[in-house]
Amino acid sequence: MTGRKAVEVYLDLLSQPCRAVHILLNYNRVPHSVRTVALRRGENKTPEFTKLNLMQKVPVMVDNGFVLTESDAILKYLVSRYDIPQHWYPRQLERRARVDEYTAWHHTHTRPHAAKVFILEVLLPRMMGSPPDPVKLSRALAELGETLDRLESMFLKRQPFLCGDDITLADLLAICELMQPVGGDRDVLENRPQLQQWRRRVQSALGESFDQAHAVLYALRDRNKAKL
Ligand SMILES: N[C@@H](CCC(=O)N[C@@H](CS)C(=O)NCC(=O)O)C(=O)O
Repeated sequence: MTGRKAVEVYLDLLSQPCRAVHILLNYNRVPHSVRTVALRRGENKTPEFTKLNLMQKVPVMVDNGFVLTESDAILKYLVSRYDIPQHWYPRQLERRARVDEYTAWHHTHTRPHAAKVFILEVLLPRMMGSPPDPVKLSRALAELGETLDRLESMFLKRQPFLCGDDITLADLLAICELMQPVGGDRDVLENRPQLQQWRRRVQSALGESFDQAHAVLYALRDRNKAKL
């Protein structure tokens, strides 16, 4: 990689897809620099950032002048471009297709459903200064519950990780999303032993990189708890 600048990533670690990118780079020791874009301060709306991503969203990756948005695309690009073990995104066609199968489903199920719980329980109450709407919250939890059922019955089945025997990008995207409600002190995997075991496996596979990426979320949870 001589002559190439280290990859740059624009992240806010309170964002689930940003944490997935952060963990992949950190865990695999890919030389990179992080530019923090604080969403709460609207740093994603500045003219400079808008030039980089017209959608004004994080994560964004810049690799030697190549600008890429969308966590899914960024993660897959990084595994293919850098010295990252292939189990993350296998070359073998069927195994790769299994990861693509999950990641496509992820963006219409795990992500919106887990994020909605966090939005209703943490973000909206902070913005409006009022408690969470119990009816909306219980509807969101029920929807998330259906998605968790599918994760257990369709993806985990009798295998240790979502797409087989090894950790992949699928597990990384999923764990970061399912951790988000922890910001409101809610463990969405409570009473779900199969998913709890999976989380333990993923956490232990990721080592320190997991807690490093989630430190900001833990701090938010602790601040929220202190207010009660
Ligand atoms: N599909 C995109 C989603 C990116 C996204 O929604 N990012 C959020 C943070 S989690 C964001 O930047 N929101 C800022 C805004 O919408 O103003 C991905 O996976 O990268």
